[in-house]
Amino acid sequence: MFNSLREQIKKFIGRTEEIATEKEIKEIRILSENVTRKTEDTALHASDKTTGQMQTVKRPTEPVWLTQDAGPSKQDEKEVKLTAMTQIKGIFKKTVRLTEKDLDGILTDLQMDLIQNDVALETSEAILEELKERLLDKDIDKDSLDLYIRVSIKKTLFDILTPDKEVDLLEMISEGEKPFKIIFFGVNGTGKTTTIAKMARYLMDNDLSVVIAAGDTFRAGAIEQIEKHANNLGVKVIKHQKTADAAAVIYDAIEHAKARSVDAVLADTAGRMQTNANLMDEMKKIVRVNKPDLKIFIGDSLTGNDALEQAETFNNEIGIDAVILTKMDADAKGGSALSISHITKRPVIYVGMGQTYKDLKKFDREWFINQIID
Ligand SMILES: Nc1nc2c(ncn2[C@@H]2O[C@H](COP(=O)(O)OP(=O)(O)O)[C@@H](O)[C@H]2O)c(=O)[nH]1
Ligand SMILES: [Mg+2]
Repeated sequence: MFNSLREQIKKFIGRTEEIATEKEIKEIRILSENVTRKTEDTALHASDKTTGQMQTVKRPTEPVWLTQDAGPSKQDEKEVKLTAMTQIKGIFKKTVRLTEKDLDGILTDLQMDLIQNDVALETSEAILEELKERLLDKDIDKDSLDLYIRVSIKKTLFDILTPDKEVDLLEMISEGEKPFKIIFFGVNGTGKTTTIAKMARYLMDNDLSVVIAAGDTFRAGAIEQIEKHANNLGVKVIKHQKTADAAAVIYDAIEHAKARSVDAVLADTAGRMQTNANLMDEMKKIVRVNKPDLKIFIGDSLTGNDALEQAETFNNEIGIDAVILTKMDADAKGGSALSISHITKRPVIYVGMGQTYKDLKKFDREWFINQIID
């Protein structure tokens, strides 16, 4: 899953390590040149003192005690050795310090790769910013550089995915007043109806009772579609006829659930494009009339920046509390989870991983990050 994103991040880690190694080799070269130059200088200086003129000192071929006057004095030799030792110690430094200049090119490449994997520009900038803060101008232990980079990326992505407020659905339903009212929003075809069916099954598996409201009264066949799912699952559906007022259908479902002490109402809604003003007015009315405990935005993870734009519009218009991303099984690039979380600051709580009822997976940030970085 998320193969491309994983490959790009792997490439970034590899290149950062290469740069650290190149930097080390370069430092060694400069230092060894310095050491050679200084050794020669000191030797030259020493010979000056004995002969009074510029000449290169030849290495004594006879025993040292015979030619002592021709070479550098003991004191000078000590100085040479000391300088060399200090330099050599520098060469074997245990840490490496990466600067913005070192990583400039590969950070830009990483940003391009993130964008190509459905990460929004703004989110890619935030990732880069935080990554720079973690990686640059720090003394990093050379032996654990790979681990350090991995952990830095993981922490960065974790921060990007951290919402303003966590949502634990099962806990909220168990602790909230009955019925707990959930309304699902999103444009056509993103997977609202399918996700409601999956959610009904998931809640029932967790010993919670549910009622479904057939709130998509706009699309042909929508009521029949949700009824079919409900029949398969043995769940009650409250419906009116097509073109009926969706707010009223959901209201009836809530009344039904109240009368029977049902734990949760799952309300479907109509899609259309997020830019459709009628749709947004209808959604606002649904919210006003029914005061949901949770407004879940359903986004298709295959649609990249479109999903982000939809999430932002729904969030601005009606205020969403949580996100479910569908079709994660179908070669999603993964970037939309990062962008939607980062920009709306709402948590992704579940992901759709297929077309059967059991294919709803609780979204765990660590799981997601581990899919991207091994
Ligand atoms: N592969 C895959 N397909 C999905 C997933 N969720 C929904 N779908 C499919 O997406 C299509 C549209 O789903 P639907 O629930 O009707 O979307 P709605 O218009 O938002 O209600 C259907 O063919 C679903 O089977 C998912 O997680 N994975
Ligand atoms: Mg539908």
